[in-house]
Amino acid sequence: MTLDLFADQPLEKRIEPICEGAVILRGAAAEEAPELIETIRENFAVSPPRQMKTPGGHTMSVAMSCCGEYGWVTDEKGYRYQAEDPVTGRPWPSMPARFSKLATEIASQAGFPDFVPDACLINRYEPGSKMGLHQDKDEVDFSQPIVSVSLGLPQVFQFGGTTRSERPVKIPLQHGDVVVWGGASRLRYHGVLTLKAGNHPMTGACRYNLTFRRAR
Ligand code: MD3
Ligand code: FE
Repeated sequence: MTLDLFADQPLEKRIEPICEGAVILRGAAAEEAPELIETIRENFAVSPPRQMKTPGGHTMSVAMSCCGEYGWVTDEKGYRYQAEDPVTGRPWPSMPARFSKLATEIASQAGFPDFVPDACLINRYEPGSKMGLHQDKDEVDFSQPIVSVSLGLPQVFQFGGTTRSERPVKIPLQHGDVVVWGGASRLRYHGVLTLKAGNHPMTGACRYNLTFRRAR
């Protein structure tokens, strides 16, 4: 499958490797961004963004919601995926076809032809929000990649090693950028620096990040 926006570009111009297993497709979701953002807002009307508590008792600065068969939650009991939204007591909104189609197409371009996400985390960053260095390891199968889509204000991503002590590199993520994290990059520490104030024509004062995962 080919994205129309890049249909006439050679592959090497569309796909920049970051490190082993990770590739960035700059602007690959830019054309679809208005629909993606509208869909995020519809999702928020059903399962509102919320600042969850970590098992250590800290409140996260990022507000999160989910869609798909499973959603990621954290509370005093720990981190996990579950089929119900703890705020509504109902299943998470189902994953919109335009979301899963985008994730599957882009994973396939990055060399993961069989990626079918069953969970999508929707992060909303406001000025002052950040996410500290962490690993994503609540999923069962680390041979499955994670696909991330950045929308709205730019934010600096930090990409570390497989130990917390390795010094991370900084990569600015812009509106429309899509990154596929698989293979050797899948368990690397990562986070985002504090979002700086700004105004984006499509999202206003915030940044959204979608991460598509195979939880089970
Ligand atoms: C590298 N989100 O939701 S997206 C997360 O900008 C998360 O909201 C950040 O880290 C954000 O867990 C970063 C990029 C990303 C996502 C998952 C990864 C990079 C990753 C998993 C493994 C390695
Ligand atoms: Fe993460």
